[in-house]
Amino acid sequence: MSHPVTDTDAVAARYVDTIIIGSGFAGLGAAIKLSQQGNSNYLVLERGSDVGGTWRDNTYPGAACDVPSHLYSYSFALNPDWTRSFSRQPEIQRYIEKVAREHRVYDRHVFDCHVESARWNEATAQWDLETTQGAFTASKLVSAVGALSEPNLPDIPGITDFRGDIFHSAQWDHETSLRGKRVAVIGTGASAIQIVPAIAPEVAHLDVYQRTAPWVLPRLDREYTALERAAFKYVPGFQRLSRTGIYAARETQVVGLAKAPALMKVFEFIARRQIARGISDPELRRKVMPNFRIGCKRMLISNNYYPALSRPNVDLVTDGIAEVREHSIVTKDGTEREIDALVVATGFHVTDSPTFQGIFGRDGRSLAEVFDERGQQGYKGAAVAGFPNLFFLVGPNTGLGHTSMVFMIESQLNYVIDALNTMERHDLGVVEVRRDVQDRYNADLQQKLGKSVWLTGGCASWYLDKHGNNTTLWPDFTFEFRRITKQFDLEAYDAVAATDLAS
Ligand code: N01
Repeated sequence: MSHPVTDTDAVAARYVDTIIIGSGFAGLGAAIKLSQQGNSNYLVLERGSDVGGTWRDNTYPGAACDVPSHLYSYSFALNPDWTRSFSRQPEIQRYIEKVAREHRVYDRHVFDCHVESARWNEATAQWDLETTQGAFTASKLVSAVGALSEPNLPDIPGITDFRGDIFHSAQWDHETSLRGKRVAVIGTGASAIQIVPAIAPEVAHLDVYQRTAPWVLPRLDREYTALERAAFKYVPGFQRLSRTGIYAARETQVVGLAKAPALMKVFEFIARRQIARGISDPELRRKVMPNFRIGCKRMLISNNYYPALSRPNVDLVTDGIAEVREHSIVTKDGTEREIDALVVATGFHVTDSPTFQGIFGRDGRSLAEVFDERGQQGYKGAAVAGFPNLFFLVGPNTGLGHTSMVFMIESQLNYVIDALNTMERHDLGVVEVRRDVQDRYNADLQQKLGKSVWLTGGCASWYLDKHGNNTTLWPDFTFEFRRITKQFDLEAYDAVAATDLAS
């Protein structure tokens, strides 16, 4: 489907009040909120050629959401038409595009526009951006680049010498057929456990390289009946009620994850039963048994992963990878396995995202340098000291392992849009979060996180930064985050009036 073209006048001017980087659920939500209040003095710069972010990029076979559909949607754009309890990628992507069309924000987007750098200009109190489509300037910058957007390619000896087909799970090559080929998948995270059952029936042979066995719970996925779909559509309040029910059920997990990790043993019992039911070979059962407390890494859900591993054409390889050769993988025990194609499902750069290297704050230091020194710390996930007029969506400590990121994103939208409006209302030229406020906020967060399963569960995960702190997840109930982001708290910021800047 073709979308309305970008407002060329806005692009020609090269200046807007607010630039949003990225148009996934977060950036698109910001664009819609601004448009809804009649503000057209903004642009969204998006490196891809459509909205959708991670849902546009992750098109691998089997890609689907781990959060129920009716909760994994905007509260202002409920969708009675979801066909399944857990939506698949194409349906989510169609939903996001439909929301963008219906809210008429496509014409505020500049697609195929990769932001190479954003630099705070102290003299003009503006952000100067260099992009693949030239320079842009804005008074305020909203970073909505997503935490899972930069593929992490493993640094395995010899991997660049591989001569067969090779691609990352988030950059699936649909031109390449895997049918009848010998394939290897490296990784057993959320992406890999969806890919493995989807490709196993069509490949000649599949080697799954597991470094750490994940915990896998049942996936309660099914198609909605015609009656349910009619109820979602026509019975007033039914969809919201169902959404609230899913939300409440998911929130209870916070108690075990963050407050009393021992309670997570209940989930381990369910997961162990799933192993016993899905795998009959005792050796394979032993290999897939995790060695850490459930919840420490993201809990995975699947009904067909263990049956896929049990297929005669699939091997689970647990000896570490020593090297990749032109047509094979060699494990540390010296075994060489020949392959035609290699799928790298090794996750993303999260706490070390390359995008941090291109954002330069007040003293010319990049976000990467600041995060490297102090850890990935921010304030309410929306601001970082030293980076004036820069607001984050899905910033530090706003991720979740148990429920809908869309709920968190909407909380952040409340806060960031209110920040922009507050600046307008008070005629402020600059706001920057106070370092002492940010430090206190992070001390409190880390204290809460200290007893959580993410730190006590005995695993290494991408939730932790290089200082060993969990700087990705929100450690409390999500309604608590909704409460603290209800309004922009100007008192936590240093502010300069626009008139003082002019003089
Ligand atoms: O990535 P991951 P993912 N050699 O980082 C292994 C979201 N998501 O793309 O566990 C060998 O979780 C690594 O091993 P280990 C969701 O938030 C959501 O699967 O580190 N192996 C691990 O097994 C998820 O958490 C949905 O020991 C290497 C795997 O690769 C996030 O995306 C669906 C390695 C990476 O797992 C990321 O998931 C899919 C190496 N050098 C994804 N390096 C939803 O449904 C890494 N590994 C919403």
